Amino acid sequence: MEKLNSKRVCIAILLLISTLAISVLPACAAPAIKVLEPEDGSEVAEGDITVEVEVSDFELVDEVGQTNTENEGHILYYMDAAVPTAPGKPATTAPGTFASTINTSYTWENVSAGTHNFSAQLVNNDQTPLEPAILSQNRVEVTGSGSSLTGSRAENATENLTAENVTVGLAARNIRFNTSTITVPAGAHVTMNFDNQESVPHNFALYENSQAQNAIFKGEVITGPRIIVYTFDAPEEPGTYFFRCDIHPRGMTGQFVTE
Ligand SMILES: [Cu+2]
Repeated sequence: MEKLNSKRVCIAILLLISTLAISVLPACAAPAIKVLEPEDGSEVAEGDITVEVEVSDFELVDEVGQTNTENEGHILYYMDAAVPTAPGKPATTAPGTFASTINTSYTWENVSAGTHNFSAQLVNNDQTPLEPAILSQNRVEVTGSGSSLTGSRAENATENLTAENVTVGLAARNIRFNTSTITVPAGAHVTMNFDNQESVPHNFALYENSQAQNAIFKGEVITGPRIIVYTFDAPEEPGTYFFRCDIHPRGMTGQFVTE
């Protein structure tokens, strides 16, 4: 009886050791990647955006196209791409939406305002995902600002060569805008000189309707006295839209008309 018991204990110990070995050892060595910057859910100004990642238990080697080696390879960075994770198939996406490098940072140039997804994936030398796939993604709100718009304006210009360029003025004083209606041609490239004449933070933000749904453009909040130049494209569809100061959404509102 005693012999049987000790045999059972022995088996139990052996089982325990093998379980630990299976679960703990690969976990220690499992490659990992995490997008550190820009932070998930953060707001960053448009322009050049550098994505920084942290990589562990994976050796970054510049051996693209060479034989795959376990826990060795490089990084694919993606912007606004559905990250391919199918085993054995290249994890590259459409030209311009990914970058292949061994660096733990990558700079996307001239990123325009809006919501953008920045992803990074560890891949084998032959560009295929690891099994299981190891990736990380941060969703970031890129905000428009006056100064760094040259790049995206240039892109917009090539998209719509017929659009008019218009310049409009808007001022804020005593927690009021100086006008309640702004009218521009539909689809125009708008340059707005926003003059905040007081030491209170204000901005100009354009929405689809008076419930402030679906932002079309959100200008950077500035504390005056200061002038900022906003640039954005007016909606293509003629109609009456809504603008406001996001800091004072009740008192500082107006109609934005495209015709
Ligand atoms: Cu305001």
